[in-house]
Amino acid sequence: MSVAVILGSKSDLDVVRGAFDTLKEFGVPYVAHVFSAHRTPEEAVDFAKNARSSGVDVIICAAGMAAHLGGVIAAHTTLPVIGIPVPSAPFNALDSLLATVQMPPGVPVGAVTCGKAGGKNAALYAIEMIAIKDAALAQKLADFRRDQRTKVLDSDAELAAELAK
Ligand code: RP5
Repeated sequence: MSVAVILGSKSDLDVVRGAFDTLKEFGVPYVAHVFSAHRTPEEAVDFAKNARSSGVDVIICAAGMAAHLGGVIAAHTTLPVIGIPVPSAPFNALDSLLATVQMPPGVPVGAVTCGKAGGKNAALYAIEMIAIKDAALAQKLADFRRDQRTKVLDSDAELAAELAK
């Protein structure tokens, strides 16, 4: 197992689906759990303390509102922790973004963008970390970037063709 994805609530699932899809696409094994920093603090801390010895390389935490999940997990492990700020009313991710990104010095949490794009980017970021020491995975990332580039260039050509009509 390489990546652990922790949701602060099952209500965060929509945001995290992109992370699951991307990890599957790259063939990176992952585990997923719902652990809340405030509703199940013991379980969250236990998981963080045991993550390294159970084979986890990177932890992704998705949380909304006062999103302290990433910080609490990071406080109990030296594995890299990536936080996905989940949008929720009434502040629409401004609250969770600040809670994720504003970690006091000494215990970092890497923040990706808010919401569904953050789910995908968190997975890609975790894959890039694992690919530092995995040439086959690094090649998959290069292929992914190449395919992404091709799609944009195809769109550019399609747009030009439409405008030329
Ligand atoms: C956070 O509070 C969760 O990550 C979720 O985004 C938010 C609301 O949780 P629920 O009331 O929907 O369970 O802990």
